[in-house]
Amino acid sequence: NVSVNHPTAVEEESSTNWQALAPDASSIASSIKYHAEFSPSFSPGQLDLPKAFLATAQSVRDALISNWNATYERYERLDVKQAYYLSMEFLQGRALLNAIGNLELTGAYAEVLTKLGHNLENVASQEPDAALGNGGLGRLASCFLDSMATLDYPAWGYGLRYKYGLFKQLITKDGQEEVAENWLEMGSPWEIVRNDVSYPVKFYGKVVCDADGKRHWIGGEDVTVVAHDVPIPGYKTKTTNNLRLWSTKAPANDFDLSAFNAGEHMQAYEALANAEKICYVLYPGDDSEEGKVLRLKQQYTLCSASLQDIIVRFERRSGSNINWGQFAEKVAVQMNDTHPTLCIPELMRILMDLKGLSWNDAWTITKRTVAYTNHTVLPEALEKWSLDLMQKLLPRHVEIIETIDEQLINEIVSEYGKEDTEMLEKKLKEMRVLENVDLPEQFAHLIVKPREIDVAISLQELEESSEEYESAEEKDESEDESTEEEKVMAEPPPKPPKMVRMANLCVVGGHAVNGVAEIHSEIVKDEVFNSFYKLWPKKFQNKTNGVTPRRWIRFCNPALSKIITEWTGSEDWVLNTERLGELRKFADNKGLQNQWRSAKRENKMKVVSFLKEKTGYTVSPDAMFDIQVKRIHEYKRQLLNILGIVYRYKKMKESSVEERKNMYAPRVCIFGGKAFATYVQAKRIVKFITDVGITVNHDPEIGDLLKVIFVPDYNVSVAELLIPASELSQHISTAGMEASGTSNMKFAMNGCVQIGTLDGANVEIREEVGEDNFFLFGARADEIVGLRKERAEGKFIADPRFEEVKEFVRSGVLGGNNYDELLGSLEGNEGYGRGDYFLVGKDFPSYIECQEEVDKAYRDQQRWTRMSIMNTAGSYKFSSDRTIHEYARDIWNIQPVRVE
Ligand code: B1N
Repeated sequence: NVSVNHPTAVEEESSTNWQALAPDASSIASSIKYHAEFSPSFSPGQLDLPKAFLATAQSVRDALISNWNATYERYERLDVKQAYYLSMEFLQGRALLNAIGNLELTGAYAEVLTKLGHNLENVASQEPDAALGNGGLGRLASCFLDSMATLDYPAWGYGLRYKYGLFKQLITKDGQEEVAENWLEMGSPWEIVRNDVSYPVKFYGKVVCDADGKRHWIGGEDVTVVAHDVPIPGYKTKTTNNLRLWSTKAPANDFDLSAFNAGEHMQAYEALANAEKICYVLYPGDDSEEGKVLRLKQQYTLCSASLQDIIVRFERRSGSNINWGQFAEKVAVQMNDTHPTLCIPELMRILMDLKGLSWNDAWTITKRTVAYTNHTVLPEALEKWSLDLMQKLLPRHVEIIETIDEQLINEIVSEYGKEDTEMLEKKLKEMRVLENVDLPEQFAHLIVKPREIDVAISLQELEESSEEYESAEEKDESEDESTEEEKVMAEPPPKPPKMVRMANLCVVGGHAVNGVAEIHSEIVKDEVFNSFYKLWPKKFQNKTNGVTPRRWIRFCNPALSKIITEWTGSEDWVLNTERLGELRKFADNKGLQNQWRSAKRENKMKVVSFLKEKTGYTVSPDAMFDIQVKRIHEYKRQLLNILGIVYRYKKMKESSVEERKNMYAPRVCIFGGKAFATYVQAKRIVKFITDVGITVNHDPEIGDLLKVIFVPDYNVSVAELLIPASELSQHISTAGMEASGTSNMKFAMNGCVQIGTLDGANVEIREEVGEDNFFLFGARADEIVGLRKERAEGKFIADPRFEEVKEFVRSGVLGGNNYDELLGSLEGNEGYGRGDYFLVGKDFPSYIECQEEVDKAYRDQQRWTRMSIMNTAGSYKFSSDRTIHEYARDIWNIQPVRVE
C-alpha cells in the first residue's frame, strides 16, 4: 500500500526490460559458453572445473543484475521506506546453488553442465566460502538478507569487504593452527565494483568553531571508501536486494609521486597501505593499541560510509524539497550488536554540522531512525572503548557523545534526584554512557564522589605522617630521600580508564532494543539493562532469531525436502514453514518413517566420505551421528561433551563385550568449530578432543561403538553437509549464557533431536517440538547465581562420577598429557581459571544420565524416527521469514514491494 509517484519517461521505458528472461537450458548454455570464452581466464578452448564455476557464476550474475536493477528502480520510483541492516559481519558461505535455486533454475543448470561434461555439485564446490563473519551473529545477518529479499522487503545490508575473512583452521598434532583465508584470490564473481559510489571518511584531526558557532571537523587523515555490491536474490521472486560492502583506499591525490621518483618507494606507498589495511582482516586482534585503533577505524568506516550513502539516497529521492523531518519515515537503521554504534554520533554529526539541523531536531531524527539488537549478555563481550583513544580518532564524535551523556544524566537526575543520593549515584554509575568520567560541573553538587573522599583521607594521613610532604614536590630529584615505596604511597591511586560504553549509547540513542530469544530478552530487561528498562519499558522487545529454510533445508537437504513436499502436498512449506506442522499427523506412519530414515542415511553416507577425506577416519553409517558444531567457547561447554565421552569410554572399557553392546548405541561423536586465535583455554579444548579421538578411534575393543572426530575448518559449507546427516545435536551451554543459538534451529529443521539446557532458543524449540522430543538436562538460568555462590563458599560437593572422569584423564591414558591447565579450570578458585565458572561439574551427572536416555531412545528406531519427524514439524517458528516480518512490523515499519 505504498503511494506511487509519477514515473519518469526513462523509468517507463526501462520497465519493459524488467521482464525476467526465464532462461531455458539453451540460453543458459550459450551464456556459460560466452562467459567461458570472453571472461579473462587462461586455458582457451578448455572448460576445466574452475573455469566452469566462474562461467556458470557469471551467467547467473547476469540474471541477478537485471533483477537487481529492476528492484532498485522500483524502490527509487515508489520512494518507499527502506531498512538498512548494518553489520560488521556477514557469513554468506557459497552463493551459486542458492542463487540458482532461488531463480528456480537448478534443473536447467544441472542439465546444461552435464552436457558440458560437468556436474553441478562439483562445479558449485569450487566456490570458496565468503566467511566475512565469526559465527552466529554473522550468519544471522546473512539469513536475514535472504528473508528480506524473499519477502520483498525494501532492505539492504551494509558491511565491510574484508580481504581476509575468518581464518582457515588446520588441526595438527599441536591442536589448532590458523592460516589466512584469501577468499578473493580468484576474484569473486558476485561482487560488482562500484567505482561510481565512493565517499571520504575522516580520522583524527580537530574540531574548530566558526563565527556562527558551527563546529567543523578538519585536518586529520582521509581515506576513500568504494562500494562493492553483492546481489541478494529472493526465493521465487524477482526482488534482488543489495549487500553493499565497503573497501578502503587512499584518496586519489594521496600518491606521493615526487617521493616515488626520488626512490622513496615505501614512503610514496604509505598512505595507500594505511588506508587499505582497514579492510584487510575480519576482527583484527585487538590486544595491542594498534589493533584497537584499527578495529575502531573499521567500525567508523562502516558507519560513516553507510550513512553518507543512505543520506545521499534520501536526498536524491526527495528531489528539490528535502524535508529532514521525513528522514525517519524513509529510513530505518538496524545495528547488529554494538559494533555499528558510531552510527548514532555520526548521524548526529552529519545532520548538525553538514545539514545545519539543530541538536534537538537531529536527536529526534536519530532516535527515530536507529534501533539496536543485543546478542550477548557476557559482561566481557559488552563493548567499551577508551575515551582517550576515541578522542584522538574521532574528536567531533566524542563531543557529541559527551552531550548525549549529559542529556542522559539530566534524565536520570530528574527521575532519581529526589530519592536518596545513594540511589542516584548507583543509577548514574550504571547507566551513564561514559564510565569513570567525572560528572559535568553543573551536576557535581548532587553527589559526593567517593574518590575524592579517599584521596582526601590518604592525603591527610600523609600530611600527618610527614611534615615535609608539602615541600617534597618542589625538591630536586637528587635530594629526594624517600624510598620507592614511599613515593608510590604519595601518589594518588591510578584513576581507572575513562571508557565509552557502546551498549548504553545504543540503548539511549535508539528507539528499540531487542534480544534474540525470549529468555535472552528477559535477561536483557531484568538484568543487563534493567535500569533502562525501568525508565523506558516500551523500548524493549524480543525478536527470536530464525534461519532461512531455503539454504538450511531446501537446498542443503534435497532428499528430505522431497519427502516433505510429498507428505505436505506441495512445496509451499519453503515459504510458509507453518506447513511443516502437518508432518505431525504422519509421525508414526510406517511409509513416511521408512522414507525419512533412508533420506537420513543418504545424507550420512556423504558425511562418511567427507570424514574419510578430511580426517582419514572411517566411520559406520549405522552409528548415531552425534554432533556439536559451533565456536569453541567455555560457556558452550564442548568440555562437558568430551568429558561425557571420556566417561562413556571408561565405562565401555570396564564392561564385557555383551554389556557394552546392550548399554550403548554406537556413536560417531563429531565436533567442529574454531577457537579465537588468542583464546588459550579454547585451544586446549580443541587439542584435548583430538587427543581423545586418537586414543578411542584406535582402540580395537571399542570399534564402531564409539568414534570421536574433530572436523577441521568448520564453516557454512561444512554445516550444510553435517546438519542434514545429524541425529543428535548438542546445545549444552551454561543456562543464561547463550543468547539464542541458531544452529539449534537448523538441526531441528533437518530432523535432528537435541540434547540441551534451558538456554537461548532451546527453550522455545523444546516448546514447539514437545518435551518428549527433546533431551533436557542441567541447571536452569535462575539457579546459576546461587550455584556459583555455593561453589565459592566451598559448599559444592562434586559427583563421584565427575571426580572419576577427571582422574581418568589425569592418569595419562589419553596421550600422556596431564591436562593440568585444562582441568584446573573446573576446580577450586586457585591456580587456574575461575573455579568452574561454567558449572561443568554441577551439570555433569544430569548430562551423562540424560545421555543414557538418548541411548535407550535410539535403540528403538521407530521411536527415534518419530522424534526426528516431530523436530522438523515443530521447527516452523524458526524460519527467519517470521523473524524478519516481526522486525519489519515492530521496529522498521516497512512494507513489502513486489517487483513485477
Ligand atoms: O549471536 C547469535 C546468537 O545466536 C548467539 O547465541 C550469540 O552468541 C551470537 C562480538 C559477537 N553474540 N555476540 C556475538 C560476535 C562477534 C563479536 O566481535 C560478539 N555473537 C553472538 C545471533 O544472535
